[in-house]
Amino acid sequence: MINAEATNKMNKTLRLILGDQLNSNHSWFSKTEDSVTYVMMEIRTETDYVQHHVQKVVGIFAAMRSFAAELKSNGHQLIYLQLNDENNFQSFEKNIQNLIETHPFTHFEYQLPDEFRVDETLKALCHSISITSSAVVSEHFYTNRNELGDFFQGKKMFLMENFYRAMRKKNGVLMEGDQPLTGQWNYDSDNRKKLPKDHKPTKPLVFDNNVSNILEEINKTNIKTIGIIDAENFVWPINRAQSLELLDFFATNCLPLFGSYQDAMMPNEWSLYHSRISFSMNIKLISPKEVIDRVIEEWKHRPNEIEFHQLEGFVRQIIGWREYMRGIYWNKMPDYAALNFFNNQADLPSWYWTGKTKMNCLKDAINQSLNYGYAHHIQRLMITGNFALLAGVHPNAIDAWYLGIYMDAFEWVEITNTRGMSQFADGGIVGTKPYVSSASYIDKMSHYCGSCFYKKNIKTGDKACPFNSLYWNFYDKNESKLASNPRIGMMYNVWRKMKNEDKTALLEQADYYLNNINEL
Ligand code: FAD
Ligand code: DLZ
Ligand code: SF4
Repeated sequence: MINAEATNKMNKTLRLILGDQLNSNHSWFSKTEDSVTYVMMEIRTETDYVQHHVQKVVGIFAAMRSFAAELKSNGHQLIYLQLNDENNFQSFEKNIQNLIETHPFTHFEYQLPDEFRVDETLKALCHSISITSSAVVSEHFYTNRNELGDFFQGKKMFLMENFYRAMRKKNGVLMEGDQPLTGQWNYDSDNRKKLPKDHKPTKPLVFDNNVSNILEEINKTNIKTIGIIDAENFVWPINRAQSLELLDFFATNCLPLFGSYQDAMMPNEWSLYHSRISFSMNIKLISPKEVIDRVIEEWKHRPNEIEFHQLEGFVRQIIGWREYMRGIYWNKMPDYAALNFFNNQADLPSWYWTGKTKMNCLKDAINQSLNYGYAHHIQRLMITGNFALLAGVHPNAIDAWYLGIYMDAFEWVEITNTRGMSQFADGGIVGTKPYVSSASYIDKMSHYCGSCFYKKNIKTGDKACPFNSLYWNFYDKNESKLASNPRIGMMYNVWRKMKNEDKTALLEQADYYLNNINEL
């Protein structure tokens, strides 16, 4: 016979919720159970694995606390360990071990984490504890961890476009039977416009959350952070309702011009027509399917106002790029984190941490990153990423910067974009060629160059734009690794045809800039 006490003991489950697993629609929460206790924890292993933006730490804690309050008000049992609690042992392993030792739990459960490091930690923890354990999926993504690997099995090239089309078909997104709704899959060529000079972009929706108490708690510790914060008017969404409001704002106000201007850049305009929904999505306050459904609904209601390419450009980012990057991560880790195709070794210029440079494009992109923990894709790829690659910075240093500074930065999507797409450190798994440019691309897509200290058309001398000589220096130094790439061959033809004295002057100029990089 099993007595009541024994039954109770048999059924005590401890479930861990990570700071980026705030998915209230997860099936875990569909019913309340006396036998289940959830645990959430603010811990130093997570605040300190990289130097994060202060807004990122505060934003995650604020969202975690709000999520915990919601679970409790729905009747769930929850243990919440705040950063400075006495009984907080500051790591997942130590806290879970302690809870198992001090409570009658008989089973431990977690949702599969998105980060390899945490995955390994939790697997090891499960081996070391005295109770049974299991893992469930996070019920957030369109794909599972291995789906991309299976899709490209045996293929040398992992082309995003092929994966994206398969995702559209599999999920019936903007499809008519097995054909794309409009007969055309790709509208990239419609989506590369510069903003007209006197265009005034839509003012971004920002929140005014008061997160001063969390900031105070962080300030009591020696956690090192980057950037600034207005803690009484914190601009980022910290709960599901605010995330849905931001999504609604995007669909109503920004979607009609999203595609056209998704690659455009303008000084002092930090958000333009972008959704800024990545933070909410990456911590799972909302799901990619909700985002996709909402924008398609908006387009269906306003077919005459929202051109199809604006919508497709957005859908592609989410069911294409986002899922693709996650798939690459799980297919290639842990080796991916050590790739350095060009064997780059330089330090990151010091002004990446301060924004103090005379280069207008970098000054703007870095300052808005310090101010908001946000820069849009082309600023990340073609301004900060482009310069770091041209300067030969070690991918570890670049990864650490991107992983720390952005609100939405989590390794699964950061490293694939940074080491892969931006730095070509994977030698061409994610991209078919390195994303580098001289001033001409930056000037074509932005309004940065006109008011810059440097001159976009000058290649050598005092006022020469550093991108110009560093660009040719990059190709020259990496010729043995790149010349056979069919997408780059043309550049080498131009380089080889250049007069020797011009080439020498460009390389000398690049050398000068590289030797004085912190003064640029
Ligand atoms: P929007 O422009 O409105 O796009 C909508 C959504 O599409 C985004 O929210 C995002 O979820 C998705 N998306 C767009 N591009 C990509 C992409 N290349 N990869 C994955 N998803 C994409 N994104 C992150 O979420 N976290 C990161 O840490 C991150 N690091 C990056 C580092 C570099 C060097 C580069 C070049 C890109 C990085 N990205 C990262 C991708 C992209 O820049 C951001 O997703 C985007 O800027 C987020 O802003 P948004 O929500 O306004 O995006
Ligand atoms: C990024 C982050 C930070 C700064 N702090 C915490 C934390 O204190 N507790 C927590 O559970 N999660 C935090 N996170 C998010 C985790 O780093 C994230 O869950 C893992 O990287 C898995 O993706
Ligand atoms: Fe950037 Fe060069 Fe243009 Fe200045 S001139 S904004 S450094 S690309």
